[in-house]
Amino acid sequence: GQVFKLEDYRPNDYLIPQTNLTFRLSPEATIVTATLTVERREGVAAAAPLVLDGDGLTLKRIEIDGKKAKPADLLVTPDQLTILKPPAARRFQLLIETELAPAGNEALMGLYRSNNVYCTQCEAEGFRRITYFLDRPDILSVYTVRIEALRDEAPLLLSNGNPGDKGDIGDGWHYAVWHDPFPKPSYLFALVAGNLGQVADSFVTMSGRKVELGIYVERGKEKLAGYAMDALKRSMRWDEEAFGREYDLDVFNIVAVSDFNMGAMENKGLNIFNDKYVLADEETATDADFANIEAIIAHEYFHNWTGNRITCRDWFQLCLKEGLTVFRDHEFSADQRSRAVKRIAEVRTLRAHQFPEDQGPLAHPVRPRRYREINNFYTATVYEKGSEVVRMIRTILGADAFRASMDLYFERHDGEAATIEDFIKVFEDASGRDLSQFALWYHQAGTPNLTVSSTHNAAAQEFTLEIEQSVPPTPSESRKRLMHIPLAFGLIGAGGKPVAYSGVEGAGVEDGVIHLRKRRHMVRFSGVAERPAVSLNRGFSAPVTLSVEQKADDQFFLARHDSDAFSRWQAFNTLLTDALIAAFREFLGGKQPVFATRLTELAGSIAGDDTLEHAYRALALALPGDADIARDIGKNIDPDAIHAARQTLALAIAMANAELFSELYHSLADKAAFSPDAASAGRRALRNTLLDYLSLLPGGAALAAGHFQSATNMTDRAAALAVLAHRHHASPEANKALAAFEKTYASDPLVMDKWFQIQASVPGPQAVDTVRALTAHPAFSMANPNRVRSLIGTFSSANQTGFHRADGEGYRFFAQTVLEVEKRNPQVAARLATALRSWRSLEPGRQAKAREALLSIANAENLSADLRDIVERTLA
Ligand code: DPP
Ligand code: ZN
Repeated sequence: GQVFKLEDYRPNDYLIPQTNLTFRLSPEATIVTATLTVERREGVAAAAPLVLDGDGLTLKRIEIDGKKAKPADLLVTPDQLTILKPPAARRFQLLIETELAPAGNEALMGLYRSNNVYCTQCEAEGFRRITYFLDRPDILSVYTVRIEALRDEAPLLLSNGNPGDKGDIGDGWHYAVWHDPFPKPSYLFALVAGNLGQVADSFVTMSGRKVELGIYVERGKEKLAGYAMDALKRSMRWDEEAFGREYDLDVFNIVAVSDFNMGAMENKGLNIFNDKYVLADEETATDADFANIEAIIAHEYFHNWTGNRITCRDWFQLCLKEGLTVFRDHEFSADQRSRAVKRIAEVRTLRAHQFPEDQGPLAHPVRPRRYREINNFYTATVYEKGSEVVRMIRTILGADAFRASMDLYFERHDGEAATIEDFIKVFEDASGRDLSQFALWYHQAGTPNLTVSSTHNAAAQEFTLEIEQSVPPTPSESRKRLMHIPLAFGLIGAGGKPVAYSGVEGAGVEDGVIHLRKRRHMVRFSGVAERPAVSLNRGFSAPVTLSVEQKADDQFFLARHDSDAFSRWQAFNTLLTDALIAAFREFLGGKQPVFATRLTELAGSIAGDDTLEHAYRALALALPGDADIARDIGKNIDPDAIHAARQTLALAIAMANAELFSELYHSLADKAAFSPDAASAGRRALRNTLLDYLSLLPGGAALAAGHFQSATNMTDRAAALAVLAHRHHASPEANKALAAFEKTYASDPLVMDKWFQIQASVPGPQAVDTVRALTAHPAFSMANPNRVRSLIGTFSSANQTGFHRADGEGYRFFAQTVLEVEKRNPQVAARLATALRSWRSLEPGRQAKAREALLSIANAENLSADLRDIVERTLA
């Protein structure tokens, strides 16, 4: 396939200042009439051909300035329309009529049908499946859209912007017109038509304008949209308060659909959501679902300024809107919930998804320079690392200068399609800082590593830190340049008090942050009488890995006393990881590991520490996952030995703390009516974590079965079901609970997703057979992305022992299934296939079998561009 390169960017010869679209909707033959005002750019020769993008289109009619175009003046294929000699006038009108079949569109890009609702998905390149267009984000156009449909079939007709005219046409047809005054790129176009239920509300903006809010869901599910509406209003207020950003249209609509490739889409004034991120109540959604809904509603809403008002010049700049908007939604959630807990959860996610990407064959810079298929760059690196880079800018500038810079960004670039260079420049201009070395975070792939050692000279009262940075090679980048890494730190003395020092010499130390810019730094603190413990990368100030020469005593000390909540969590997590890796090696050597008493005791004292939030304690007690341990070991992975180590540690912690955990477990039961707020969710999280430990002890299955039966909300019910299925696989209690859950929720697909997920993640060699059998379950469908991700995605990315079964059967099943999904939906298949990206870190036997599976995908006939790109890069 073609390789697109950043350095090849140039503006198109033409602009499309206005786009008028008429849709005459029908499932098999929708007619789209596009009337485009085309403008030749200043300085471009009059004869320049106009080349429009298409993707599988059927052209029915084309007129230039009201006259039928001559076939000799055109080159037409399903994927491109060239007007060889456009009119000499600077501006002309182009009318293009295409015919589409939304009912047969299973790729879920362009115009398609989901549960009989017409909807669209245009990012990144879906608009070209609707009409021929300059389908690139730097072509900003003012859209007017007229939708015609049978009133019975589609009483609701929505598009971007503000509503205009509407009425009947006759023969049961009606129409509605929408006008969006804000010029926008085609990827933000949206249309929805169908028969949906509505939840209505309103919001008064900071300047006193009233905005009508609507959330549209499947009829009968209106009561499940209340939390999303509440999250929307809180997001709108927060963006005014935190960033001074006010909403700009008269209406803001959200539609939930059940077939959707992504989480949601920020189309101007008409967000379209995967229904999983809208619908919730205590009976059907977990606390994690509520938190995700809040975050994603916020994320898409925040895009209105960071993405829509200021968009991307080209798709290489994707992080300009995504990294920044993730940063904004993280800050929102931190303000709505607990900042420390949110930060820990973010870092766990980053490490689970972005670190392995950065350390494997799919590594790419936050701003890539090359792509073959842009759909494959909606990655953890662009999103999550992109957000971390923005966070580091704020750390370097400070909160006030950061906010002033953001104000300048909105002022300077509103209405534009901008670049990362533009973005960095506003921070430089507003703060007077030089960010040229820092900008490498956008340009250079790979997770930097810091090696740290320390010495204390008691006689001289000097404490010295030696820090060395290195960035590992990544595909096509073997030599790396030195980065600017802001490393927050603290020196901690007896009782957890910060250690005062009278002077510091070495790297630029500012406000508790060491600014690393060279390969090696020596930082010398004077006036330090006693050797302190060092708390490093506080708050996870930089997305790096650390190799710290730190005594275990110091780690234990930090896990009890660090005043930075993140670093305190980190210290305990590091102790757990180190113990698990040691146990893994003992299992490989045929020995039974033994865990230090002080480690299992520390787990108990964290669990019982009432000065810590419940949610924090739950996060601390959640052992690093099988995949986390594998990532930290890095090579020669045997998932069975890792899993055995993890089970053994869990049991040791449970046995050492049986009484305390049991008492605490009982004291945490819900007393008041259900509330999804952070404090209540935290209490449930801790109680369910304790249940997981207690289930390993005698009577554990009965305890979990009781928890399941008495659960009054989905959080507790699903947690107990997972404990039964995972810890007591195939027991009568587990089988009974699985059957009861299935029976109760058989007709609720989103809840059945949990049932699929729980079973797909049961560890052990039987998992592949279970999952294969479940593909025939009536609630499963290869055509629905949520079902596929719940069953196949969970199996391949969250079941290390099942997926990596030693005989390779997990891989074989997976390769077949990916190819089956791909026939319908290449994007979902390509995303699934990334589960094999770390295949080179497996032990040789599994490595060979994983490679065979990848090759069997690569050698399949008619592979889509999406899947081919992932598989070829993974094998390269
Ligand atoms: N809808 C996706 C997101 O919001 C892509 N823009 O991140
Ligand atoms: Zn986004």
